[in-house]
Amino acid sequence: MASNSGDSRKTVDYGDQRVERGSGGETHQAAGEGRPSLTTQQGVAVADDQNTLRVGERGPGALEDFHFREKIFHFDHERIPERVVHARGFGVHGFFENYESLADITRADLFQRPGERTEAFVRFSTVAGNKGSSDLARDVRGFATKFYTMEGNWDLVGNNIPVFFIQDAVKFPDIIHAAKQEPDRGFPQAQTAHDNFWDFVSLMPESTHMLMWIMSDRAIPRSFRFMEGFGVHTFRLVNAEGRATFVKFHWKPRLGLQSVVWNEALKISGADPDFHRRDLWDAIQQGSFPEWELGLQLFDEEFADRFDFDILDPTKLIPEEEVPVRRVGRLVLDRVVDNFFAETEQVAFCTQNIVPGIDFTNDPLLQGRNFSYLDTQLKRLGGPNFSYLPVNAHRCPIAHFQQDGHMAVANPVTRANYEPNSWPADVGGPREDPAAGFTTYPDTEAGPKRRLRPESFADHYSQARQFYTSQTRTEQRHIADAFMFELSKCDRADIRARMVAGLRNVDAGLAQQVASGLGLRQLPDQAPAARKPRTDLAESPALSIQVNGPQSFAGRKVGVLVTDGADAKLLDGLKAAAKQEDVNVELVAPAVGGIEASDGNLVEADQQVGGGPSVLYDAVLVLPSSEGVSTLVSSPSARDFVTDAYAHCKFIGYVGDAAPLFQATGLDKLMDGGFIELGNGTNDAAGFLSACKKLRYWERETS
Ligand code: HDE
Repeated sequence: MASNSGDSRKTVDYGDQRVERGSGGETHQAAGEGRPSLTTQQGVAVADDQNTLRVGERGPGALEDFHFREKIFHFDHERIPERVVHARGFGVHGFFENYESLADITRADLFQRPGERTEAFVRFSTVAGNKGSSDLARDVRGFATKFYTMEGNWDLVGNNIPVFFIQDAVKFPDIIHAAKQEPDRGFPQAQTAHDNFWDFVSLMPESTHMLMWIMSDRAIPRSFRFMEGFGVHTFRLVNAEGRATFVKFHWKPRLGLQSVVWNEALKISGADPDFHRRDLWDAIQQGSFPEWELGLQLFDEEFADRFDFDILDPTKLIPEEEVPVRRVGRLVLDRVVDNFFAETEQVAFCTQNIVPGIDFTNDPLLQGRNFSYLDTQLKRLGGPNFSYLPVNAHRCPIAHFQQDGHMAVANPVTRANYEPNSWPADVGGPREDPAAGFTTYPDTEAGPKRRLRPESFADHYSQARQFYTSQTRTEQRHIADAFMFELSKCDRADIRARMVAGLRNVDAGLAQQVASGLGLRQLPDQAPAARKPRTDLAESPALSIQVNGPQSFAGRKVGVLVTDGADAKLLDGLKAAAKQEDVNVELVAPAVGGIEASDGNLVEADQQVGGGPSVLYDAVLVLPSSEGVSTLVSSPSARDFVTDAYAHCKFIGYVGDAAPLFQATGLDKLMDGGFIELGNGTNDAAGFLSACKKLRYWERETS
């Protein structure tokens, strides 16, 4: 393509970059020296990508400028509809590996052979926020896994919370409308702290159990790597003899569970709204591959009949103490995507993608989901051929007579496109396979066709209470604080009171605390319960994050506040000890260019103190020199660095020279067991990291 420029260009040298300047001073970079020519979609080389075709130097644009029109047309169509829910997500590749054969309970091909690996793709997400919202919203996290098995793709589309808000899929549009931005004003974004959400849920007592979970720290995970996953519904596994076993799916993170505190979440949202995706990206790029174990809770009809609740009710869980979680394999995430759009955006999970050996139950939420996902993918991806996009495509052979449609890329080259047919094998195409094919578990179903909620779903509060009583004191306080925060954002006092009335069915102390926090003059009457809540359910320690601490600081990150003159030996010791423990260290300094350490060496910083607040770290160290500390004292960001670390119960390592910073922030009078002095002969970096295994110094909150 000719340049039509008709002018001569001048070469300009930037040192490492040589460019050309056009007559208007615009920058041109030419192909050559290993760089390919820029082309149109048709493959025509483009001579000038800086100027549209115009008639006369200052004249009107020409319609025949096909390069410009093609480029803008494509740009205009870059977006596909974002997901109605779970719009903000992050996907990565990995594999699933069996520990053992599960042939006795399922014929699913991927579970047959110990040690065998199946390729997998996982997309983590938040639910309510739009695509550009913060990772740290208080919300459920999606944990959707696609297994590319040799008998078809299996999608386990789960969450990091084992129960759901509603019992019947017909209410899904309502709960989501209520949670998302209010329709007249288009805000608030990515938060449930507004009238519509609390109005709806306070009128829907079945949501109470899930409310306890989302007001808990489960809804503000520290990282995708430190959260559990759940299939939520009861599914079935079916073996080769046709015997079925009920199953609840679990993902257990190798690095243990960890969450942030709410005040920290609010600040992370400002400091790094991509905190979770960056964390996963960094971990995988560093070769520190996150892992989860797949856990199965297996039970039969007999257990289902005697269990306190209906196993088809998705607002109920089965305590691990009642049915232990059997760990059968591991999921390793070891590869980031090459292209975010192609993989994370275009991946299409469908709950109805199951394989022989796995089957549904009648959970009314699951039944509804099985319609919704295919429907939503058709809308999002624009046609019926999305299953051929590489991220969605099968890895096993496929053969069928489905054809044509938008973007048909895998077109049959054969005579027969129907069956039965009488064409010979080479052109006649595939046939049914009664032996290997998917067969539905032949459960016996009968009954009147009605819109009727089973009475066995009527207990709305007992497990909400069980969750609450299974939490530590600190965790219970966080739940109460979250209710206060969210309900305080409701303008309507009657909605606040209605929610407190519901909480009286969960725990009197919790209701009272929230009522006082909201300044309710009078405790509202207890909400009428469809079934009297039980108070005799045993505590389930498995439900607490803190009780199940990892006892390891591996995979975590420390932020080290330093200045010129910082103790070089201490820094080296810290880096070595951190490496040993698989802990990441970031240096935070007054300038990103770094500091001159005590040995005269220049050490580059990872963050400038204004952009590296302590909320980005699991623990902090304050290691200035006696001369350098004054820079920190006069820096608001450095002062916030330490006061926030204290407020968020983080371990704070320090040297004596940090004293002026603690004095300036009043922390000198608050020093407790979470402050650990280094370099005084008693403690070293390894000792500090060892203390950090507790993750937080929670005593600070309860003292
Ligand atoms: Fe979803 N859900 N959902 N959901 N869901 C979607 O599908 C839906 C539910 C979950 O990373 C949508 O592709 C209905 C429970 C995840 O791409 C949509 C009901 C659980 C993801 C949809 C539920 C989930 C979705 C929107 C009630 C946990 C993200 C875009 C009956 C077990 C998948 C899309 C990804 C996404 C419908 C309830 C998990 C609209 C109707 C319960 C992790 O089809």
